[in-house]
Amino acid sequence: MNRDWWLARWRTMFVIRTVEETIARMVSSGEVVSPCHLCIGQEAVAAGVCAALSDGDSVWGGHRSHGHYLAKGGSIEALFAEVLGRTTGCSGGRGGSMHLLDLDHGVLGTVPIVAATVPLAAGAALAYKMRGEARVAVSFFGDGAVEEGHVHETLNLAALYRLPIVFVCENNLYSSHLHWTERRRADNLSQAGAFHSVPGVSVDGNDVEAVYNAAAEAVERARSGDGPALIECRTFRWRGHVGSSFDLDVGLNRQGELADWLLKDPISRYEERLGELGCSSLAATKEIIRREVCDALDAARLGPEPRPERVFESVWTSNEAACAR
Ligand SMILES: Cc1ncc(C[n+]2csc(CCOP(=O)(O)OP(=O)(O)O)c2C)c(N)n1
Ligand SMILES: [Mg+2]
Repeated sequence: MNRDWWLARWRTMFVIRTVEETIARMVSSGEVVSPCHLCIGQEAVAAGVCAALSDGDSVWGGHRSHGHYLAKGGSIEALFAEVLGRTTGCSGGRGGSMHLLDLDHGVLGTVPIVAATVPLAAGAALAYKMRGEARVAVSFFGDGAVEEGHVHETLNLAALYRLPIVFVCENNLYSSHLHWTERRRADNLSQAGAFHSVPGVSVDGNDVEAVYNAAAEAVERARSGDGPALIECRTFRWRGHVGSSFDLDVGLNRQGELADWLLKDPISRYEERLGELGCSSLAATKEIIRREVCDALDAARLGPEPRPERVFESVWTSNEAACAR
């Protein structure tokens, strides 16, 4: 890994952090009303996995997917416009924070129904395989999603058909306000695929290099026809389940846990590494990124509000009366 590699990964994480801190302020002020689930503290997972992907590969996510969208190349302005409900948003302002799309960059769907996109990612992987394309689908999901039955059905099908898919479980220890110890007997999510013959590893999800290494190996395996793999990335979300607050009054001991995890900040731990590699100061780069994010927000705010008479466009219905309205 050379200096440019580190700088690019650090940059992706810093962009995600800066965009999400901006969204947090917009949620607090009431400017954003779309429910926003922030991934602040988890940035290394999206940055590390997406660094191992090619343009033609796809990513699929859930309710906490701003990081996946940005790391795969999604536009900052279109994300801001989406959370503001503008027609220039990445989903036309119809989806909000939890429904992000960027077909050009392979962000094929994020959906807030927990684990909903896991089988969809397998569907994409099946299509790649049937068409003989050397493409890979990545399914991002949380630790809570592993409790959904169709995740296990998908793991089995993916193994059976040797689909080119990588399952990335972002284990932030919580599902909403429930700590994993209130939901499971054992701390063993990396083994979730073993019964279905999907190999799994567990990595430090706050270490972008460790995430990248595991992802690169799994992507290579999938692309070369050896089938799926599962990566458990252990991490922690700094903010509450939804919105901008820190939710310190929920969970088993969130206050103590957060204090521990703040010390493992995936971004600042690499600033030291970058210093060793000769990036003497990141202050100027940080300022440029902050400016870019501010400019994107200014542009997004100028986007048009949706017109009420267009509400039924893009809505599928078999009810002709509804269409005629
Ligand atoms: C099928 C379904 N059940 C329950 C919910 C309510 N819900 C939304 S997010 C969430 C927690 C998901 O936890 P996890 O998968 O660990 O993701 P995280 O929020 O930690 O990123 C729940 C239960 C839902 N959206 N969909
Ligand atoms: Mg979770």
